[in-house]
Amino acid sequence: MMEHPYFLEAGCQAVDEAAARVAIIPVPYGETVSWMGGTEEGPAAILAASEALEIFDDELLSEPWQAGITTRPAVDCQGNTEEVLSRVCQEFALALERGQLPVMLGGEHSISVAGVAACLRLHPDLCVVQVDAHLDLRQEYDHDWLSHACVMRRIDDLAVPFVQVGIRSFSKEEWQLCTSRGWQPWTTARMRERENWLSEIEKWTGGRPVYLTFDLDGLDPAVLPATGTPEPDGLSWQTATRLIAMLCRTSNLVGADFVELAPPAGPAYSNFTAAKLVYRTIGYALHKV
Ligand SMILES: [Mn+2]
Repeated sequence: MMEHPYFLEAGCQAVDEAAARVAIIPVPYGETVSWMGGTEEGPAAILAASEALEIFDDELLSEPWQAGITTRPAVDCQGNTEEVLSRVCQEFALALERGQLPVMLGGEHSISVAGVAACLRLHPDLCVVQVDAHLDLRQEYDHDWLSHACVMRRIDDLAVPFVQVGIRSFSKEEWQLCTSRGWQPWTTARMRERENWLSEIEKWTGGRPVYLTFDLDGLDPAVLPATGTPEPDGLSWQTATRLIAMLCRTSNLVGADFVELAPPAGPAYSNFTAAKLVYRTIGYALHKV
């Protein structure tokens, strides 16, 4: 794969980095992944694939890049998870200081807690929308409390309310935790039962600032197969983009991440799908469609 350090073509980068509306933050971290590895290759694969995107968005009928996108150098992922999380937090803080929308490319899911923590400092009424096949609510996994399988538990430790969408794989203990806390995850089974799930989520977010954490295994493996833990019965492209469009229209998207792409685990069109989802999200956020 050719090294391509930018989201979209080099010519689509904001000339004045500090004045850009969106900061792309690549975080090639893949330490704790449980099954098939390779998430550390995710950010580079998304950036490389993004070069092939049409810069004219076929749904928005506009060119979102013109609002100003800057791609930051990849975050240094040497050292332990705490050190990586602290660097991610600093990157988010810089983007937020500049009034930018930080969009992180992972990397494994454990990095999201740092993005949420940074956004929470600026937006005390922040809520999190998680798209994922998994609840990620384990207290620890393989003796690691910062494992990607624990990321929503760590976000809960920050006392940030969250809603979980596209869920279809979890342990009995995770489910019991949801029951005892009164959480009602949007499993794909429940989404089928309740046709108005989208408006229920809209009501829940209630116009608050939203952080979107999008584990790409939330999508159906037919749409995006290259993840470490593919699960059948995932979200379609249309369902996922309708959800993001609704969030951007009715709330204030203040931070986002797209994580768990594992390029070695599947065909290269996964990378392109991930890149297109990132660009579409940026378009929704900038255009308030
Ligand atoms: Mn997952």
